[in-house]
Amino acid sequence: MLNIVIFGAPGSGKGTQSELIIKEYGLDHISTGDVLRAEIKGKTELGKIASGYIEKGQLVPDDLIIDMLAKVLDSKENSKGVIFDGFPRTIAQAKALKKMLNDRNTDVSVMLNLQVNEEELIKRLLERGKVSGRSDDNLETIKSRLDVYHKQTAPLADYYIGEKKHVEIKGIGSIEEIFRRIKEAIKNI
Ligand code: B4P
Repeated sequence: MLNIVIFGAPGSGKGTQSELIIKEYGLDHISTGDVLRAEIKGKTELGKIASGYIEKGQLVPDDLIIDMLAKVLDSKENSKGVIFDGFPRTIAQAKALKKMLNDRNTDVSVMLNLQVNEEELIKRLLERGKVSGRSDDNLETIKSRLDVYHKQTAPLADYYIGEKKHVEIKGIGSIEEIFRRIKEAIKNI
């Protein structure tokens, strides 16, 4: 199985590149952000709790996210592999993912870490905010998302370096150019 963790700051292109990877390699896609937004739209119990965190640019608590991920993963049986987009975002989530995959006799194949500078991230997210209608694509929330990213999520790079799964991808340039870099990295796994 080809299991890819696509990683990077908010606005680094995780969702954008995931779409291309799915088409090229026939993988299943799990985006925790998309699942949470669907829960919010459906006004579920989880959605009601999650919206408070997302609007403030904070992470939804680990236990809720890990339970949610396990359910989604179980719905992807007989898969060729999965791209994990926006998960894990904390060390606890990374450890839980490893256990979930090991229990299913598989593991993370590679972690692709998209590198984009802060100025470009803010520009992209503000641009998306004009059309997305997302409650978290405004300057104040973007700043808090970036802060949370640096404190809670960025340290995961070291975790995956330790697991020998970490590959840095330059995330600036055209979408196609970045995708070519990703394909090269996948070829070298
Ligand atoms: P996500 O939905 O994961 O959102 P994101 O980090 O903003 O990245 P996204 O994938 O949407 O954007 P992309 O970089 O593709 O998370 C939202 C919130 O949900 C989190 O803040 C958190 O509260 C919660 N959450 C989600 N997962 C969680 C977890 N595991 N644990 C706890 N809480 C969780 O693209 C951004 C923009 O850039 C797009 O408009 C795109 O068109 C543009 N773009 C992409 N590539 C480009 C390029 N090469 N050049 C120019 N523009 C580009």
